[in-house]
Amino acid sequence: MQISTRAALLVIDVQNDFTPGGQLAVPEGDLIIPLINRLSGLFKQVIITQDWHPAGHASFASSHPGRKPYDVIQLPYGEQTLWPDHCVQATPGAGFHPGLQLPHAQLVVRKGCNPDIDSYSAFLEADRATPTGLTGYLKERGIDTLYMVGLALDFCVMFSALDARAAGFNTFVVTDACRAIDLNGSLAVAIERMQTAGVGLIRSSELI
Ligand code: VGL
Ligand code: ZN
Repeated sequence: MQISTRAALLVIDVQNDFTPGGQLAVPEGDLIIPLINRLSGLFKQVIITQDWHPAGHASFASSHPGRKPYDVIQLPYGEQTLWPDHCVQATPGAGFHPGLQLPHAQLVVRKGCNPDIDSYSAFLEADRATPTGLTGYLKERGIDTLYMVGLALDFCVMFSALDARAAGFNTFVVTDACRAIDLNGSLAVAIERMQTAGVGLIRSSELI
């Protein structure tokens, strides 16, 4: 398929902590990397996101005495799943997986930097009010279509895709270039929510 010059590839959170051996490893999270590298060659515009939390972040179970990872608590902006400490700024776990080869990527969006607010989405923090600035970047560059790949399909990929749709972008998720955490059925819920929102779920064979 010929990919529009107005399309960008968004590569979400392919970081050491989300791949096997990391603090919040997504099963098979490393297996998608060769495919992402290959897909990236089809795009002039490649953008990478990086989960980038300060130590003691509000999404870490260790920041809430008596809580453990995967508990769900109430924070001022709503429900928050608690995670193991992960992607702490400037630690090896926060680095990109060494297999990721995207030399022509032009932008890295770091998210989750606010100590009190999580950000699964590459566009809006979990308070649903604080923008990362990505929408403005894309619009200024004339990008109208986004293809998303990476980790985790049922968290950061899904929320980024929903927000991209809400911001008016044609949005596709390349499902075989993603892997999910799948916590309490979160994968099935994510697929349903993306379909309902008009996010296109495609396979890489439709692009390559
Ligand atoms: C993510 C949980 C916590 C993700 C980030 O990248 O999907 N999931 N932080
Ligand atoms: Zn995180």
